[in-house]
Amino acid sequence: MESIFKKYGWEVKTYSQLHQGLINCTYELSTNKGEYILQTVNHHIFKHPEFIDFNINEISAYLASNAPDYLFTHLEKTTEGKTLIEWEGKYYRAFKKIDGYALSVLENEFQAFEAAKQFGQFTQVLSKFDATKLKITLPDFHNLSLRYHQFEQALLNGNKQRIELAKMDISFLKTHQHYVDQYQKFIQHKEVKQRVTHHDTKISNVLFKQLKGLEKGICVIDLDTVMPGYFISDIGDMCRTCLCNVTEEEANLNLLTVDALKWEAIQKGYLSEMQSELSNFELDHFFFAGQFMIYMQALRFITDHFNMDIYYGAKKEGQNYIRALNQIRLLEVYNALK
Ligand code: GN1
Ligand code: MG
Repeated sequence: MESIFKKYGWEVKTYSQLHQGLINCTYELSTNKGEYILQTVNHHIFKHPEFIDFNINEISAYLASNAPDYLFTHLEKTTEGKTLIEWEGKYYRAFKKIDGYALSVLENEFQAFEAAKQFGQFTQVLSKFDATKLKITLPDFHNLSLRYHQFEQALLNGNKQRIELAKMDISFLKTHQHYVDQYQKFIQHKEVKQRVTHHDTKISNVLFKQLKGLEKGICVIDLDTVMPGYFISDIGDMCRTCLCNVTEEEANLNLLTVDALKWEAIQKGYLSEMQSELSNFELDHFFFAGQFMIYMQALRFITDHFNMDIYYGAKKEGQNYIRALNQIRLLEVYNALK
């Protein structure tokens, strides 16, 4: 790490690892130049870390001239002026730490409104930015047809014992395959547009702050998967992570409930920024967005479980199976909202 610190010209006083995301390694540092977040980019998943670097810098430059007051995680430059470092087979990048806090479960609908407003504002502030300029950091990331296909492949080639024990869940996922057709119809519709999309709008990717006695969303973080995409990705992951009273790690499924007030608040918060951008056809797909994302995440977790956790990893036996069961239950309680 010392070599990395030197490249930024930092004298590091303290540093510690943060354990939030599933994909990258994140450190919080206190240096002579201030507080920073340093991250290694998981290049087994993001095959081209330089694409992420390119995208964030393009957006950064656009915002600097078009919306200078928008709070954004600009990349920190090394003493040589680089924003991505390759060192001993790993990739590093850093951001100035923004003063705020992240939540993993929401307590009330006001927070849901604030979070959704932040993600809506992110797409809104970039509505005149040419999204086709962005590089595709993860091809087919939210392509539900592909995710279903990967699930079917895992059923053929994955761990036999794990598959045997998950028969009921497999059957549940198969009987909900109609979401894949709905997704295809949605993306092919002429009133559906691709925009700058965050693609990882889980609740811990918004920072909050107390401002004049009110809890306000202040910015979005984790921009690795910012690419052209559909609004159902962003609304969907908010539904998946904002409405529920427990996280995707919760194994006791009886605890899991969703909150209709938070669902309303997500719509209102997002539309407070995006109302004029979305077509009527898109507006009619708010509820579907949640079904699409929760179903896709259930598929992704169970697929990884059958594939012996090669993508998400697992700190304990069966962790991705628990996550998949959690998402299946979430889909059931979410559907009961309608
Ligand atoms: C991964 O690592 P993190 O927490 O940013 C995943 C998301 C999933 C999420 C589930 C690149 O995000 O798509 O929704 O885990 N990111 C990637 O917690 O696969
Ligand atoms: Mg992420």
